[in-house]
Amino acid sequence: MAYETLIVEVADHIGLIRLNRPEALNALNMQLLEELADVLVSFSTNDKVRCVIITGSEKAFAAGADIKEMSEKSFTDMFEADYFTGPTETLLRFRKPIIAAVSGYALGGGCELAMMCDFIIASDTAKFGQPEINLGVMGGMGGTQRLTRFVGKSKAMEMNLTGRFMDAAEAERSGLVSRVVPAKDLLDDAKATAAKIAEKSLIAAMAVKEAVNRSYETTLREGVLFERRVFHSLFSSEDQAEGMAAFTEKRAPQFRDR
Ligand code: CO8
Repeated sequence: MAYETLIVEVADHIGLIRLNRPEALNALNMQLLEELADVLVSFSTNDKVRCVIITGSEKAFAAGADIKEMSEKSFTDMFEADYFTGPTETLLRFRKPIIAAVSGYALGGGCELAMMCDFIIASDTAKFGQPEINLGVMGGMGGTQRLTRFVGKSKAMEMNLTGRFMDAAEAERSGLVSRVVPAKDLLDDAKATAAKIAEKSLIAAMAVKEAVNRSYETTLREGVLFERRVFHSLFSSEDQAEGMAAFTEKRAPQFRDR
């Protein structure tokens, strides 16, 4: 299917989604998010996709939600449409690993979209921020919630209250991104990382994703119990038997996602 706001490729077991609204620095509008959700739904049943990368352009991952689309809306418009909720829920329910590869601006909804992915690899030109306060509003897709869990209250509060941007070095120091790489290497690095994940048992990778995400939703005690049960359950998979046999036989495992 052809998309107007995205460029989508599948190769080497990686589903690559490029946000593509260059005229608006990839600002997120309803069409883009619905197209993104549509791609993810198709990826969830596509055996050729074992890991996903969401990226933007060199200048902007996404400079926020589309201010022009939002500017005329009323409370009832937003409330009745439950603006952005449907597609972002699809992203949050997607079970295969998703990497955000961020270059340039990741602001407002762009920063929030990156934080909804499983981890962020940033280029050295990346700039993160929640500048919605400059528009008389605030983050609405996790800028006050996920950012606080990533970087702690003090930085999250400062960023949300002042709208200042965080550069890539500060984002790495603060735990917002897993790694920073030179801008020219960003996509290659993200693809190499995705390829490494794609080699694993998808059953184990999906279990890891579910368990790490559970740590955000529950207490430590419940989370550790959940982890242990999932760990035990993996002993019913063929991939566990294969992975451990391959280790003892000193050969590479052949995972079959069973
Ligand atoms: N929305 C719409 N258009 C945008 C946006 C945006 N967020 N960002 C940039 N653009 C457009 C500009 O209007 C401009 O278009 P045009 O040429 O037609 O005027 C084009 O992109 C290029 O932008 P600039 O000329 O401004 O480029 P600069 O390099 O000078 O500046 C900046 C780049 C600093 C990124 C600047 O564009 C900027 O400040 N953008 C807005 C950033 C922002 O405020 N983001 C937050 C938006 S609100 C939000 O994200 C809410 C999320 C919560 C939603 C929750 C729903 C439930």
